[in-house]
Amino acid sequence: MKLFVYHTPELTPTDKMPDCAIAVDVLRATTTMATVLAAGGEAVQVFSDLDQLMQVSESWPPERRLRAGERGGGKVAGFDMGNSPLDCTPERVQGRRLFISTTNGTRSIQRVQDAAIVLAAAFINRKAVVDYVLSQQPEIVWIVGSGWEGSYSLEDTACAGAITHSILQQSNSPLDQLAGNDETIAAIALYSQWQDKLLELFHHASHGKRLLRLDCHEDLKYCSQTDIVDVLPIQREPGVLIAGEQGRIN
Ligand code: 3SL
Repeated sequence: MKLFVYHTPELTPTDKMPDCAIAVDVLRATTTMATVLAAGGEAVQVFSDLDQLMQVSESWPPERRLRAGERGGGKVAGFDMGNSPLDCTPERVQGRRLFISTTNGTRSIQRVQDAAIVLAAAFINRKAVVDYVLSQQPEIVWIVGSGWEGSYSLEDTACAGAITHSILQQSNSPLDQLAGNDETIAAIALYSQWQDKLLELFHHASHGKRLLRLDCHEDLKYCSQTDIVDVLPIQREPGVLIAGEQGRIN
């Protein structure tokens, strides 16, 4: 297995696809997706375009859908919810499909949607994703951070580091054999330094600060927890993620 970390969708190669791609948007899209699927949501369907989301979800019965729209951290008018994982209670999401469009996270999933296996990861479901990768042993794995409008984000690269760090610990391969690019080694170093103070790291991160200005303190706390849900968001068809077989709620 070779692991490649790419900080943003824009830095991800366009001329090939890996055997397994893991999209990461810790604050907050992939945390929200994992939460919805852990809470019994039927599926998560991602869109980059808000109008297209509205059009496709229109054919879905209202009692079986939830429309989530986020831009600039806030909820888009006319949508059921924004992008807070804390809004995704079992009472609200059970049996429903989440139709979601966010500023960056949904774009990173779409960027890798042609890979043979596509997963969504955050700190909250890191172990489920790592266990699956170790069980499948894909040859080439990309971990793609979402960043913010093309620029680097600390929290996504730290999560990429959490995933690679755990794979490294559990496989007996040396670092140089496992790491496909320099970004992978840098991500492990970032995670190693901050693993016991992820919430503090989020407070230093530019998107963390943006969310704090929007009063999303509790979201940051929730997103900074590691391995709290045993759910594997895995793509079933392009842009549609379901809970894989590794269980639903911890
Ligand atoms: O950029 C994204 O996709 C979002 O996760 C941003 S926010 O955390 O909802 O503001």
